[in-house]
Amino acid sequence: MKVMIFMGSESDLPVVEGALRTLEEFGVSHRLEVTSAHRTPERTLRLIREAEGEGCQVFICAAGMAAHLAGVAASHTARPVIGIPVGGSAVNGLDALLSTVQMPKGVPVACMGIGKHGAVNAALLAIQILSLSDEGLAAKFLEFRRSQAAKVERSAEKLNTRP
Ligand code: RP5
Repeated sequence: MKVMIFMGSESDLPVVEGALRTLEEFGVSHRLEVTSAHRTPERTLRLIREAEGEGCQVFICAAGMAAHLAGVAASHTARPVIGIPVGGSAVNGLDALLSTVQMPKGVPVACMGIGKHGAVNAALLAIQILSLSDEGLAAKFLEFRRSQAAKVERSAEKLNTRP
């Protein structure tokens, strides 16, 4: 299992699905768990240890509101931690964004954008990290980049050939 995904609540699943789908498309082994930095702190620590034992290379943590899940995970592991701030709060996820991005120096978290786009990017960043030591995955990632560029070219062509 290469990537462990934590979400602070089952209610975060609609956002996390983008990360799951992306990892599946790239064939990256992963595990998803619900665990909360403040509701289940011992469970969070136990799962981090388990994940490391299972060979996990990267952690992805999705949480909303005062989102300290990614920071807490980062405090317990030396492996890279990517945070997804989940929206939907009274301030539309700004609380989660700031909580995740504003880690004090010494314990970094790679913070993505709020919500579904952030979740897809979290998976892509995890794939880029894993690609450093996996040539096959690196090739798939480059192909993905090419296909994205080709899509833009096709859109441009369609626009320019409009009657
Ligand atoms: C955070 O609080 C979770 O990550 C979730 O985004 C938010 C609300 O949780 P629920 O009340 O929906 O369980 O810990």
